[in-house]
Amino acid sequence: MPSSLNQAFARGRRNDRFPDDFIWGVATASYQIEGSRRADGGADSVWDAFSRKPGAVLGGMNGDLACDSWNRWREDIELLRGLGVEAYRFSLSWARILPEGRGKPNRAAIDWYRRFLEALLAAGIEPWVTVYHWDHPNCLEEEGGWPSRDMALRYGEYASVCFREFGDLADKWITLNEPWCSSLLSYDRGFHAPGLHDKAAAYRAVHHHLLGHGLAMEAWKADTPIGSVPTGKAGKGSPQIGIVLNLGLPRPATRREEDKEAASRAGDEATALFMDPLHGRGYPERHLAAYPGLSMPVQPGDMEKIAAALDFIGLNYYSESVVEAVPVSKEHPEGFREIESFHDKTEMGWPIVPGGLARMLRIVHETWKPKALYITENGCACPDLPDVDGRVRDKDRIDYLRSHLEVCEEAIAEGIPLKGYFEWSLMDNFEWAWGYSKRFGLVHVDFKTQVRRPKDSYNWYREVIAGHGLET
Ligand code: GCO
Repeated sequence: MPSSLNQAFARGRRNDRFPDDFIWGVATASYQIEGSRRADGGADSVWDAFSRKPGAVLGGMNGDLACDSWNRWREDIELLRGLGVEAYRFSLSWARILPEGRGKPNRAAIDWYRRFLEALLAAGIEPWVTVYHWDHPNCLEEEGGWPSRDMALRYGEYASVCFREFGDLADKWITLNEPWCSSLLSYDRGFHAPGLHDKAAAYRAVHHHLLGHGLAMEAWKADTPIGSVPTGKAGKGSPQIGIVLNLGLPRPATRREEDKEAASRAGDEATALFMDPLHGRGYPERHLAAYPGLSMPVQPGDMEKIAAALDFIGLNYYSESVVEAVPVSKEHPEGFREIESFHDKTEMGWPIVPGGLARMLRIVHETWKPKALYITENGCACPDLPDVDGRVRDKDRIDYLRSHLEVCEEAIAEGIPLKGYFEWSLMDNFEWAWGYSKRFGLVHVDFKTQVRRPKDSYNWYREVIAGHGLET
C-alpha cells in the first residue's frame, strides 16, 4: 500500500479539514433547563415573573420544572459523556447566586455549581460558562433593570463573584449571551422578559449591557486564577473570555444598489450596535441618526471599558432574513423593510440558510477581525415526535446541522479563525416565549415523565465528533 494510503487508514475516517484544536460542544442555559427555581435559596428571576404574566409565554408555560436539571444533572452529564463532546456551554443563574441581586453570595447555589463543574471536569468535558443568559434576579428588574445604570454595576459585581467562586474550575468564560435579545427584544419589542415597549429604555439597556460587559472584563483581569484549570483543549489551561452575540446581517432582496445599501443599514441594529463599541469604534451614527429621540447614556470612561480586548467572539446563528429598500417613513425610519424568504423553514418559521452563516463569518472576519470565532449556538426546532418504537428520526435536524458544518469547513479553508462549534441544544427545553412547544434538542425530553431519549441527531453528532468533522 502506498504510504499516503497507509496514513489515511491510520487516521481512520478522521476529517482533517477541522484544525486539531477545533472544539466540539453543545450548549444550554440555566432558565431553560434547571427548574426548581426556589431550591437552595434561589430567588425569582425576571423570567419567573414574566412567565406569570397572562399571555407572556405560550399556554402560560414557565421554567418551574423545565428539564429538572437541578436534580437530574448527573444524567445530563452522562448524556454529554455519551455524546463525546469536548466542551459544554451552560449558564449560571444570577438569581440563584445573588438572590438579592447584590451582597452576600448564596453558598448553596455556589456549592451546586461547583459540584457540577467538578463532575464535568471529571468526565473530561471542558466547561464554557456563560455568566448571564437572561435570568437576572427580579428584584433588580423592580429597581429599573437594564435601562438603569445601576444594573451594569450590579452585573459587574455578579461577574466578579462568579470568577472568584468558579475560576479554579472553569477558565473559558462568556460574559453575556445575545445582549440584543435582553435589551431590544425585551424592552422594545416586548417579546422577552420583562416585556416592555419602550425604545428609549431599550437603547439605554443596550449601553448598560455593554458597560456591564466592560466591568466584567475588568473584574476578570483582577480575579482570574491564571492557568489553574486542569483540562481543556482551547489553549490547554489558558483562560479565555468573550461575548456571545446573535448578529443580524440580512441579505439584499436583489442586486440593486439600493437594496444592498438597505441590507447594510439593516445590519446596524443587531450587529454594528454591538460589534462597533466592542471594537473601539463607538456606536454606529448612521443607525442612531434614524431615531432622533434616542441617546446612548455614555459617561466618560465607558467606551474604553467596553472596548477591552476580547479573546473571542461567540456567534449564535440560526437563520438569515431578507430586506429591500423602501422610502424612509415613520414606519420605516431606516429605509428598509423585511420581506419573506422562500427557503424551507424550521418549526420556528425560520428560513434555513446555511449560506447566511458563511456571509456572516466573512463579514465579521473582514470588518472587525476578531482573534478567534466560535459558533456558540446553531441548531433548529423540528416536530420530533417519537415513533411507535420510541425512536426520534429527526432527519431534518441532521440535514440542517450538516449543511451548517459544511459552511464551517469552508470558512476554515478560507482562513477565517473559526475555533469551535457548539450545537444548540443538548436537549429539548424551555424555548422562552414559546414555552415547551419548540424542540431544539439532540435528546428528546418527555416533559411529563422527564424521560430523556437521544434522537437520531444525537447519534449522528456523536459520530461527527468522533471523526472530528463530517464524514469525508
Ligand atoms: C437564543 C438563546 C437560546 C435559544 C436558542 C433557540 O438565541 O434565543 O441563546 O436560549 O433557546 O437560540 O431560539
